[in-house]
Amino acid sequence: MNFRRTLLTACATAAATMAFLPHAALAQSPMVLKAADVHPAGYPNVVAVENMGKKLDAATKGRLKIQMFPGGVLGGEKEMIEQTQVGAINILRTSLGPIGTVVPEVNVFNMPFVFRNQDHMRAVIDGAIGDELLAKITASPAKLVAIGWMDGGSRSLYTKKPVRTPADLKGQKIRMMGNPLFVDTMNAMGGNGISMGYGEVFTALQTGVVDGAENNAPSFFTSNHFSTGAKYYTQTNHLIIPELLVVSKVTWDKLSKDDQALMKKLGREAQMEQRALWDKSVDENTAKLKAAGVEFINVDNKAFYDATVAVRAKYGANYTDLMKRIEAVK
Ligand code: GTR
Repeated sequence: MNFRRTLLTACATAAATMAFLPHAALAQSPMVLKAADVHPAGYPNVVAVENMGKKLDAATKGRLKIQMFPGGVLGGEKEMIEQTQVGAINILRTSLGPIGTVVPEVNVFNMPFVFRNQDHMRAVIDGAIGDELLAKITASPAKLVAIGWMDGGSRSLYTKKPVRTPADLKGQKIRMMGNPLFVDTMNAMGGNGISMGYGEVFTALQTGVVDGAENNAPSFFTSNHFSTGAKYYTQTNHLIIPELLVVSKVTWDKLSKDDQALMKKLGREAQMEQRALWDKSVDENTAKLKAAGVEFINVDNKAFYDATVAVRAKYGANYTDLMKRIEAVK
């Protein structure tokens, strides 16, 4: 009797354990979120997202993790945006530039000289307008949930021949990011804008497919573009484009409300952490570029500002109120 009872109890326990195990195993198996960036390991944006992953891991006791794929190994920015829209990439740090082709409203931030300087841009993204734009991206049909901004510094021209005025750009083919707005911007500034993925620029500069490109100092140095002969860095500061941290909507919908709130909180923390890393990186990479023989050319950028009036008028036509609000931010 005792033996039977023991046996029955043992069987019942085993059955219960077996019924329970798959769930227990499932609940325990971590969800590893694939994150991607065109920049290499060690770049401020990559480091900030990796640190976000460590915090996520700790806060969820290993249930949610982030695995970073840096250096554009999962494709160019355009391809990575598409992969994020379908959930093949779960978290993406991208420039707002190519996002303008899927959420046209963000092009207000992508316009030349729309921000007075970097501090102005930061005040805008940290305030109500920044929050509104994140919400607009999330509410758009793009299937991207925007959880934070990042700093993309200020973009200036680098060319093989020195440029001091818009007239110096005549006949020069300049690589721009994939968005017609940027090709229009370069054409208005006096050159010939050529749209191309970031990963193709090095070879294009080397083979003469393009004569120059434009970017911030950390990108200019870490991409090695300076080593192709494009050693004149004209400080036009024509684009001050913030960058974005997005989660695939496909992934987002699989997260609990609490996990979504946690991701949003950590996204904002990553925004602030990246900013501190960014300022250091700009200084360091500026020094490295100078040490490598890059000539920084200071220009009065009013001529470039005036040349691009029509671009702001064209792309800002539907957003005049928003442009006025941006201008009013101190
Ligand atoms: C960088 C930006 C990248 C990418 C790149 C480019 O400044 O961080 O996301 O957009 O520029 O020029 O393609």
